[in-house]
Amino acid sequence: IFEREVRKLAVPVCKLFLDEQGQIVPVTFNPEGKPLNTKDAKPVAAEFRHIVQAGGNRLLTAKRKNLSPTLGQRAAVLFSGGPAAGGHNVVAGLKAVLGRQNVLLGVRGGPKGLLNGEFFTITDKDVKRILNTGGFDFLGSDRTKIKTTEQFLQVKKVCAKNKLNALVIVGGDDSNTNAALLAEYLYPEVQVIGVPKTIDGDLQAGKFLPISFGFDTATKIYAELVGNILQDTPSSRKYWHFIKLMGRAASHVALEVALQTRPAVTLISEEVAARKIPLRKIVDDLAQIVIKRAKKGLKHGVVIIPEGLIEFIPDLTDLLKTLNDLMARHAASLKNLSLAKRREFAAKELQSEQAALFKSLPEYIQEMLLLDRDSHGNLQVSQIPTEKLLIDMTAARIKQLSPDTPFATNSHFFGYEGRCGAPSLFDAAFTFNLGLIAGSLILDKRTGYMAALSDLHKGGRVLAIPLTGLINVEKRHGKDEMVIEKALVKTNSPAFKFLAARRRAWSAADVFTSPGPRQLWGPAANQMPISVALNQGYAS
Ligand code: FBP
Repeated sequence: IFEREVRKLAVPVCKLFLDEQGQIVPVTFNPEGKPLNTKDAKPVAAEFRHIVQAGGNRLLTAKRKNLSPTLGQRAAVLFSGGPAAGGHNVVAGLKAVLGRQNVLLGVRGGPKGLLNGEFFTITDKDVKRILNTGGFDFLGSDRTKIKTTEQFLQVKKVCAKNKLNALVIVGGDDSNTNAALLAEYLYPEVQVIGVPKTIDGDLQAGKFLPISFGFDTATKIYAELVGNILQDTPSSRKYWHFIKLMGRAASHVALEVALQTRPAVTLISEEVAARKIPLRKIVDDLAQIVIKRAKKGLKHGVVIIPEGLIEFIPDLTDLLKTLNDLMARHAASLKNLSLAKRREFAAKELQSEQAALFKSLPEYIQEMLLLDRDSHGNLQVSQIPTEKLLIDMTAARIKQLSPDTPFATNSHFFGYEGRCGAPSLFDAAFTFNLGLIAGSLILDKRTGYMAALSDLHKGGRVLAIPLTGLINVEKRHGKDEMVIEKALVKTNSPAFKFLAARRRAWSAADVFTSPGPRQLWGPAANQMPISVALNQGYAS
């Protein structure tokens, strides 16, 4: 019943996309203001010469309805990276705005499918079936990075063979970096448009793009689960729950879930890095809170841990940098080694202090730090049991400080649970409109842009952000690479300050909230992420 009813749910559309009869029409765009740049404007302009010279580095705002759009376009859409709720509505929006006079192809299996030319025609019937449903299963996805000259050439050939004049890449920061590189390489024959997806919420552009899609649904799902656990703690009165939440490097997910549920402890990676809090101090603080609460009779609590914490703890950050370089340098010889052998290898290669730190970590953590990086060079933080590390170390510290304090624990990792649920109303509308924007950009002959919506509290302002305005130079795989800058939690942001001002009270007593399952109908259906509302100034 749920899926059937969800497909019928009306998706709100920005007024600009509706003609007088209420039918969907594309919009045209106008460039605004000065070019958008990061700190690396010069090398970026050199790398993306064609796009920048053609003026494709300025923000676009939607101006008016395009009542006589270009016909006969052949566009393809692919999903890249981890799934996020609402992807199917991007496809639906694209199909709606391109209409029957243009062709929309789906790429099966992400960037890899693109390289293999795995296309199929998307029909109106398909769209009816997938509208408002979760997952990326309609097309499938993968994490292949298109990086070699041969791969770029292969994409060009595939596009020519299939007579494509546009490609839409639905992805996170790395995938949109790939979109920018493809836009430059395929210029002017094939337009490339990015759509900002990721539950991590780390693909943002200030007031032009408050959040990526999938974040709202994922955080609502995690907040329900965390709320249920919080409700369990004073009921059973005996457990501490250490909960790691997905979100890769940034702590946006952890912060949002904390704002929705108010647990006893919330760790924010960016704060740990900014205040240079060493592992020892994090553990000591946790032990002190457990002991203090136990003295008040509260032998329970919840600790929220962002997935990427380990990369931000200052003593571990340097170690990880060294390990990343080591793994890049010895990639060939490490490739076929078991994790245990890699551990022995790293222990020998590391220098004095780092070797000591490495050996002080439990073996299960040492091995996880030596897992293969993904094709974009990222450490697979979702595989590292940071929650278990903190439990073990906190237990040891409590034993030293107050051996009689009870500390029964449970560890959890909520990640994959949140990526494929049916989109919240926020994500359903956000994604359908992003699809309409991406399709309009194609018909307006733009390339190298990412579809965006701002002013979400007022129904959305239609924008397009030049991808070159988001790219900077970062070290990956041990060398400099052009990548989209990840948006991390800012410790001076309203959302972080909101948490910081209340967390002492939240740890001193049980003042949690349990928000329950996400709602698609009724008064709670329109609630947007609290962190977004605070940071954008929609709420205080
Ligand atoms: P994207 O950046 O591709 O959207 O990835 C989101 C994510 O869910 C991260 O939070 C997580 O670290 C990662 O994917 C897990 O990757 P995988 O699906 O390959 O296990």
